[in-house]
Amino acid sequence: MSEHRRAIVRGVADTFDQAVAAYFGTGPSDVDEAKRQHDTYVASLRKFGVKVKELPTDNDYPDCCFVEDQVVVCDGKGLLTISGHDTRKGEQDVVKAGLESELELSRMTPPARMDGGDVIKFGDKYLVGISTRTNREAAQQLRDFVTPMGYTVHEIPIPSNALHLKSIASSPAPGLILAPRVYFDENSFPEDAEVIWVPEEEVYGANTIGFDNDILVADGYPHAHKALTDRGFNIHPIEMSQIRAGDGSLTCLSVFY
Ligand code: CIR
Repeated sequence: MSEHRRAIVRGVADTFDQAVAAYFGTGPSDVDEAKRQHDTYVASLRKFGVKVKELPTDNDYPDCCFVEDQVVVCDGKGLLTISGHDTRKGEQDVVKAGLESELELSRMTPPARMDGGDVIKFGDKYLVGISTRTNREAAQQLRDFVTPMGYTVHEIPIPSNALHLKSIASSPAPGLILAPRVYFDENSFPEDAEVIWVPEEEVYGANTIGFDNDILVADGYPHAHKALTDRGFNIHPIEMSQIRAGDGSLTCLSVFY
């Protein structure tokens, strides 16, 4: 059964055209279309049986739809991060309010900086990207948080031309990683991971969300899609162009718990 049963999401702000954007594009140009794409995303989660809680948006925070960055969840507990980007710190209060009746929450402490987009839960491991947004102190605090629950932390260096680990990789199913080879070293992923390498130009297509045999994917990445269908998965592409323009991927838009 998929681990993705309950999730929070947060609507796209009217100010989304001011989202921080430095990787996939020059910023969103059509906020209404971004809202439609977000609506389709939320409907897709519900189609896969996810119980979705929608948090109120806030136009003071153009990036607030990217809830994933604010907290890392492990077995009924949540570790609130310290945002890797200063303009995004104030987004966390609403995320905290949305989760505090559901999860036991604790907080990272400085000098840790982390965006949840740098964290992939992979079996009994947490893969943590060390990036411009996430430092090793944060990886250590995550280690201290998950170790008592039986998990280990595996750090992965993220090249400076990528935002987060999950901007360039995901785990669509247990034991499986989807990623483009050029962004990683030979030993980036754990030895027991089966890695499907996608072409560099399809890097955005490496971000997916798996629901057992069904996988939510961004539309427009044929090699990534074929690699998954060849393995017997059913893929469900949705349009993400305006979310992508704000450097956001599928996983960024939700926190599963
Ligand atoms: C940012 O630069 O922080 C946002 N514009 C995009 C955040 C995407 N979040 C994610 O990958 N988890």
